[in-house]
Amino acid sequence: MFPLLLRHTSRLSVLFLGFAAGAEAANEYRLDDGVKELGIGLQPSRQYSLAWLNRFVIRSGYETITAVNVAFGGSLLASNIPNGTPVAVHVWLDSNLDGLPDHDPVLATATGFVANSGTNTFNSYALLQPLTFQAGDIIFAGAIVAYTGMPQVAAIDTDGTDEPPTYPPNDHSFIAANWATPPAPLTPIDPNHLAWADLPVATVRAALFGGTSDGNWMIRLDATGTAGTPLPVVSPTTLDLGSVDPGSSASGIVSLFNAGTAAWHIQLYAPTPSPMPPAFQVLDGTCGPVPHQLAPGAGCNLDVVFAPVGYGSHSVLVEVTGNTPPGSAVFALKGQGGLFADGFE
Ligand SMILES: [Ca+2]
Ligand SMILES: [Ca+2]
Repeated sequence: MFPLLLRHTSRLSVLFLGFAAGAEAANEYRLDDGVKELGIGLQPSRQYSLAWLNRFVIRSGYETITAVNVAFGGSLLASNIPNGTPVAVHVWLDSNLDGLPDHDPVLATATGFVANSGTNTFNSYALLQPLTFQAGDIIFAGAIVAYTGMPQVAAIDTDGTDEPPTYPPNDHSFIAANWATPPAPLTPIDPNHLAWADLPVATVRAALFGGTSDGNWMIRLDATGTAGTPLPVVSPTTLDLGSVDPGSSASGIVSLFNAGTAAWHIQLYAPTPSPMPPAFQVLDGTCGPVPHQLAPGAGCNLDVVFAPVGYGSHSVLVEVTGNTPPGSAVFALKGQGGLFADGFE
């Protein structure tokens, strides 16, 4: 016999409206809106090993998972899983790509203790070793806890209306459980075979809401920004504009190209010596005015002009400053003031 699943409205949740986390940070994976609606437990009162987990899809640039964050229990007025209860968090890979965590392998685990039970506060459990996936990978992340009785354990967000942005439920949340009645021993859930549990792993929609509704667990992930880097290519790196009589000018092109994997943000063309010697001009060309950016694989051309006002050799070093290391995007311009000029330096 499967147990009935308790569902309790979290009456205090409204108190957290103004304080819950806002928009999803770039380095965070989440399905919830920051305010739980329900605390979920199992009945009747006996020993349980409960697993609850969310499905996430790895985004490009945030492939490394560093921590699993969980909020516990229902409201402060509810009977919640006690603070201090040992808890394990896991990250699974959907190795057979079916979107279901039935027999998928655990790739990382962390252990800790329940805290802030009954609130919307997330407790962070850092993985001992960060896990790096590939963009598009399907993973699961969640918690397993053993307990006795009928407390509210897992916190669920059932709507997307508490705060912007919305997080509509999308069948990304699952639950599984083992149970025992003392003195029979409780067999902890095998996280590598959630489908073998007494309550085999099932969607929240099926297990809690009879197929008619849905919700998302208050389970999030921290990721590191492993976004790519820009790789500037400047061509040519030295442009000799030749011998030009004072009063005349010569022009050329310096190409900027981003061969990297993240946008190249270009701030300034910084000359040395500074300010730009009057014999030289760097014009926007096809690059447009600064600041501007070049997407990976994109390029543009600067127009450069040499118009000497006097005899002799002229040169300037121009650094393209932005989100690249100093010295990585530099070009030199040089030219010769005409030999027969009668101008002045
Ligand atoms: Ca909510
Ligand atoms: Ca699977």
